[in-house]
Amino acid sequence: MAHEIAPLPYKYSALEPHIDAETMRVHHDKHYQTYCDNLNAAVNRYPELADLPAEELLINIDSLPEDIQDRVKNNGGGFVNHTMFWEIMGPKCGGKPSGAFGEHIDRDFGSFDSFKEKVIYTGKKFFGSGWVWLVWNEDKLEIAALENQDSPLLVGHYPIMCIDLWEHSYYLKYKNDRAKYLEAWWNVANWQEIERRFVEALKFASR
Ligand code: MN3
Repeated sequence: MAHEIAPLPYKYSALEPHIDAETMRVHHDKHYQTYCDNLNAAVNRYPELADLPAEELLINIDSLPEDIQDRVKNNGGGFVNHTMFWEIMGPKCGGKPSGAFGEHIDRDFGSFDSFKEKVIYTGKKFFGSGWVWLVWNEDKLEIAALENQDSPLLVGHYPIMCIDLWEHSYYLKYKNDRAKYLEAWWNVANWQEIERRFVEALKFASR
């Protein structure tokens, strides 16, 4: 069974003015599709991998056939990361997280504002293409930037929130001003979905 891209859960224009429709169209229909196609091309030759979800391929990357490890890391990562990215954004979003997740943000970063500041700073100073992540590492929240399409799952950290730092995610609207994109991103943050991922992270860590 081949991996398939998830449809965008809102219109291309739904994240305007913070993320423009044309960026969403190209990002979802072209970039995301390509990662998916290349993942399928890599795993197709190994029928025993056919039924594994892409997340499982990343978690178990070291036990995959050596000749496809890099392609699964890059394209499986690109596939899983983007699927998550569409879901953690949405129209009429923004604001602040609440509940147990909001409390953990305060516990591990001092406050929501300092959390936000640290994500923006980490994304801004990261050189090249990659993602800035909020992950659950054993018993705490952590912010990290990872290069290319590297997934936190490769090292056993559960991804809760992410912002794409590749130029294709902001260049049409923001040109070289990554900081401006990182500031605007919070207006489309879907805290309901991010909080759901936090609950999943706790389950993942205790599995
Ligand atoms: Mn991207």
